Amino acid sequence: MNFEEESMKKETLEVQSEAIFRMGEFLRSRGFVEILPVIISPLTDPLNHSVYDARIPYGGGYYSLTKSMIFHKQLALREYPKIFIFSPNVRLEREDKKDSRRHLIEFVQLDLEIKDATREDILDLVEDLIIYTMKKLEEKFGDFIKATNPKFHIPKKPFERIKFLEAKEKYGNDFEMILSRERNDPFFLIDIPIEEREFYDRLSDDGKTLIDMDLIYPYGFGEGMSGGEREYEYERIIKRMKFKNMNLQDWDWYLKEVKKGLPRSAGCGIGIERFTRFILGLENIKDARLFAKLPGEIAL
Ligand code: ASN
Repeated sequence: MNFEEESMKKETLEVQSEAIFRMGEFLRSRGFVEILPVIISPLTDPLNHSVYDARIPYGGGYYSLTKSMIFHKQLALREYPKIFIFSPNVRLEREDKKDSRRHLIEFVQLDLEIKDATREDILDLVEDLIIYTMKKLEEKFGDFIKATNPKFHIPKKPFERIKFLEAKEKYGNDFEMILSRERNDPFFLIDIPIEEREFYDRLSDDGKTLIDMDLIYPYGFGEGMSGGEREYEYERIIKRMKFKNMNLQDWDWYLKEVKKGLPRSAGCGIGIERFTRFILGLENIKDARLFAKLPGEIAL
């Protein structure tokens, strides 16, 4: 490693550390509490794409490594109405993601959830959170950030909202990347079709699309956050699981809790390494954290 690379990494870490600090500060100022991450549980996000299994046999049963804390967020809202976690996630991605430059098999997302919130509440909050954090980063590290990433600028509210199906019709299957490359500011992709997502985001009255969203970064950096309103009623959840051909017996842990009653909520998760990559215009996600692990590799 030459000196330039090394000093670059040091500054990257300073920017990332400040981003984490400011995100937490912002959420606390909005009445959130930070809860501790769950790393192992019999219950984790099924995801909408297939990854290698990360289960550990223990005590006559199994623990899974957390893929996302979605269900624990819903349960935590029984105790407190606004929560966030800097949540380490492990997703053992398959080799097809190896060269994406956007995937790590271990990453951290700022995961948040609000009781009784709507999707619009979350979109509004995420705009404020991103703008606040970017302003603080510019104040402290503006010269470095702009030298590294000449395109850096603070976006304005409201971010553009683009409907998934309209974008797909206009630009074809690769619409997300095409739009990401074309745009100069982050935008939301909303109303994602039911087949494209997990069972837990809330189905809208049209029965085809969900009340959910992704945040897409410009300049080709792609998706950096996803979330939505949630299903919380037992019958609707069973219907959605059946739609996904899920084996309900495997979901005992969750369904028992759903029966006791889940709060209505909305929330999202913002990838910390992807945010760092976007802020600094980094070529590869592996430069956006220490001890980066790419799909299909073993690394420290
Ligand atoms: N954190 C995301 C959410 O809140 C879920 C995920 O990471 N798959 O919707």
